[in-house]
Amino acid sequence: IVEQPYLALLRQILTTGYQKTDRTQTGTISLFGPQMRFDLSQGFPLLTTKRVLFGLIKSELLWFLHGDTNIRYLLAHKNHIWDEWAFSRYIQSPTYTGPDMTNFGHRRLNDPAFAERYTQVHADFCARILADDDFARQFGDLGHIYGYQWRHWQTSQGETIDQLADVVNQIKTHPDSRRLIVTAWNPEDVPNMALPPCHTMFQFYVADGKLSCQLYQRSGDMFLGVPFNIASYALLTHLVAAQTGLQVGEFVHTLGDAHIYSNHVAAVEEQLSRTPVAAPTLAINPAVADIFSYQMTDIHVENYHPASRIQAPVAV
Ligand code: UFP
Repeated sequence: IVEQPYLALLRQILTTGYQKTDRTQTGTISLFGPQMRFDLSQGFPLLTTKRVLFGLIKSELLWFLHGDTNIRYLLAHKNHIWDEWAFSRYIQSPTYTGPDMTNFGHRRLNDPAFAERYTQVHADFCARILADDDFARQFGDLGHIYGYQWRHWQTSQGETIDQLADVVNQIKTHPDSRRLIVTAWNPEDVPNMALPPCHTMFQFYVADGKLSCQLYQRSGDMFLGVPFNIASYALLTHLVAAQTGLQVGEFVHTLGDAHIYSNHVAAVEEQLSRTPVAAPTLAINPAVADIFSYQMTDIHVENYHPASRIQAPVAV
């Protein structure tokens, strides 16, 4: 069962984790430095013990690979996972003259009248990003996040490094290299980011004709974020393997602070009471010329038969 390491880590955190306070004031149970290993040749690690929306994972990863940092592409694919970061910049700008949206993350959870206003203002914001080029340029861009660091890292000499292109070339020419690394953690940029990168660095490794990838994730919301992160890096590993003529090996997921939020415990218990089924498989269009050119229709998950979704509040 491909997702077993994930379920085992949930159990381990529940039983042996430390009670810890956190930035969001929610409270967590947490362990430091655990590792999960997924054998990608055994199936694609999209969880079956609850439905995980692969379309969101796919469009976000393609957005990173394109070097894009503007939420317009995501919105065009009905993906709203990054909206709030752009929205919060917008409501703090002089351009915004609508109802007060201060602290919208908390207020929309606790105040139904506010939640209604927020839903409207947020929907108008998204519609305008899609319809208005200037507005999208001004308020859709998230700055120096993953797509920027992966594809357009700025050097102190004013040059640009395409880390992803370089690593794919290195895998082809020097598969034994121990320097097959892409980093999103740029200390100079961190203070100016709404959310400093959670998936900070990854490394590839080639042996026996197989490509493996290890991610170091500094902080992982085990119930909501991590299932996405696992599938996203598994997909990345498949795409890089396809472009370098390799089979897929393992995805090794190393976490710093691996936590279950206190208001997710009931949901986690519900999930752990379910029995996993066979993992889905991934189908990739073999005709795509390079790692940057994949489109949504080039990638499909097949034979995915998950249990139903389990809802839980996002900590903000
Ligand atoms: N988080 C994830 N995965 C992600 C992502 C965020 O688990 O890809 F972007 C979670 C981890 C943590 C919160 O619960 O979001 C980020 O908060 P902090 O910066 O305080 O670690």
